[in-house]
Amino acid sequence: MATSKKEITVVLLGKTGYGKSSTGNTLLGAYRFEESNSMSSISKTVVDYSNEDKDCRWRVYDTRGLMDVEKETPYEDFLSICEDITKLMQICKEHSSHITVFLLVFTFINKFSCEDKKSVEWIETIFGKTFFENHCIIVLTREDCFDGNLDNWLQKQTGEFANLVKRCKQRVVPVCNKDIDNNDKRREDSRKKLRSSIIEFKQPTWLCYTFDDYMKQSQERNLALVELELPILDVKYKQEISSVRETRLKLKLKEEALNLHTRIGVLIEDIKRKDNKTGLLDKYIEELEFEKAAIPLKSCKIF
Ligand SMILES: Nc1nc2c(ncn2[C@@H]2O[C@H](COP(=O)(O)OP(=O)(O)O)[C@@H](O)[C@H]2O)c(=O)[nH]1
Ligand SMILES: [Mg+2]
Repeated sequence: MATSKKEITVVLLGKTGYGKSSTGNTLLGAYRFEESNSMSSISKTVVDYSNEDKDCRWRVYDTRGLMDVEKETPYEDFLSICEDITKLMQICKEHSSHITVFLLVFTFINKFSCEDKKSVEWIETIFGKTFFENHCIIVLTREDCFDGNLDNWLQKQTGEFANLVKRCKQRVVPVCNKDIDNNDKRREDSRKKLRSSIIEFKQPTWLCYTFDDYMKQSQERNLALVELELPILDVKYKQEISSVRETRLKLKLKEEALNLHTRIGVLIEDIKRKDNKTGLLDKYIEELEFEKAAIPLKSCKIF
């Protein structure tokens, strides 16, 4: 009699070159995702493959590298990451799958950098405050380049990485994605270790990350987006406001006054849209409301 298998959905997150696609292949036990030496982030936004073992069906999502600086501003980078993750969450929703676990992929050979620190902060903003505690396992690739004891190595870690390990409740799995001995023995061992670590972590509750969890974070994401864009918006809106003020002080005709009134109204609507209910742009709206109220609509002459 066919028994229903446990569906396990895994998402790989990390910087390009850290070994996400290779880890995905190790986990699936098959070469599905393209592995690459090049630092250009080749993985498309989201790709997924699945595979079954005796008890589980494994679906693995590989994502485009986080923090692959491609855009001109942090705002554009963050926006593009948010768009990718939103796509991922929508695809998962269409498959009606909740995400069982996120694998945060780092490597033994790269030191935890400022960029990594920033990506960790952004991951929290994107997914939520208890994301690391409830949904993540750290994967350290290139175990073949590591010669030592993992517990000792972890104890020596300090700063942000140590903090991340703590937040992930010491869930760290070293993997070797390289076929060292030509029979994939180490890779197979890594696959078994990864699969059992995921099951062990999740088995008590199978608490998954859902589309609703993601939607509950919308306001935080919006806030971060507006904050990141604020330096540019500040310059832009200050210029607009001073131009509005100059125009107001020179008003002569009623028609000019009406036009300015409309212009300010449009500007306010535009800022409200950008503000996205965060309140961060309220001060510009207030200044413009003041300008609008100061237009002498009645006293301007009509030709
Ligand atoms: N030696 C070794 N190389 C690895 C390991 N994992 C990944 N790589 C190599 O690192 C490079 C980047 O891997 P890839 O999976 O494409 O990284 P991604 O950009 O994060 O998807 C490739 O050349 C892989 O073969 C590992 O555990 N050991
Ligand atoms: Mg890749």
